[in-house]
Amino acid sequence: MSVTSGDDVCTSLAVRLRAGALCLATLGLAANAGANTSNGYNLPVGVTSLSQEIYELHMMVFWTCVAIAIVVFGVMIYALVKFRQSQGAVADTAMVHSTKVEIVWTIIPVVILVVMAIPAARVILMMEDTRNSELSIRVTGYQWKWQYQYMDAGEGVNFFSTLARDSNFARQLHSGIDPKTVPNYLLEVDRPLVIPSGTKVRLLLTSQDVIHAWWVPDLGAKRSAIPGFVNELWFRVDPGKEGIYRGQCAALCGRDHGFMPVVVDVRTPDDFKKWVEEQKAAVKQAAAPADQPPPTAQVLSK
Ligand SMILES: [Cu+2]
Repeated sequence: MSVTSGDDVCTSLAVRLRAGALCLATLGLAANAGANTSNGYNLPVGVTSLSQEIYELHMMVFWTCVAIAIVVFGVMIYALVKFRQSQGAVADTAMVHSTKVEIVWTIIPVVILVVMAIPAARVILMMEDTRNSELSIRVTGYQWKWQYQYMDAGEGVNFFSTLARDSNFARQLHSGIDPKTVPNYLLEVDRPLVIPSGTKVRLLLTSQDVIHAWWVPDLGAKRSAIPGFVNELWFRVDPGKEGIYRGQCAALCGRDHGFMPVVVDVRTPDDFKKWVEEQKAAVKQAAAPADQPPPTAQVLSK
């Protein structure tokens, strides 16, 4: 039988509070990383037309819920106070059914749901519309990394993106490294996905093992990467919003699920073009001498 003393309870409570505070601090850190647009409390407004539409939809539904809560609780509290027994209120035991009331309390919620469903359907249709994309990138999830294979203008650029070494060292059990000293702990990769701003980018998502999910809140982008399926996703980062955007795998995909972040480096179209040229030159150089595939998986020729 275990006996817990008051001191033990206090200590464990303090430890939990500290863990909670650390957790909140990490969230805050994540929110401030890079060009993240979240204030840490709400959805990020994001930097794409889609993310802004999603944010507005979210706020519209939120305020609708707030208004409903105010009306329902207002009426309830008013009735509780006004018709209390001490004020001489007598229960109406005669009224057991009112068709009129039934109709009203059925129709009002239906109307509210329809009013919310119309803009929601509009945004969903917009999210699914991958037509006229200007750059397609095939994204493959692995336990526990991402592969990015460019098509269109970036044809031939192909690399893996894995957890950055600093984070990887710090995350090891008994590493002795304080994660708080590692910039963008668990949110940094060796090679980010590079995309141009002002361009409709389409991702073709699949997986080689289990279900992963590619998620970058600031791009309003989140979709499952499922073995044997190709899911589509698109976003267009507003010009002037170039920068680093961070996300994570959002489907529990095994032991190292928490260690396969997503980092997107948004550049101007000109900088992106330069980057593609550099990548292609590196591929050529790596393939040239022995006329064989390069030894590293970092840069693979097609
Ligand atoms: Cu995963």
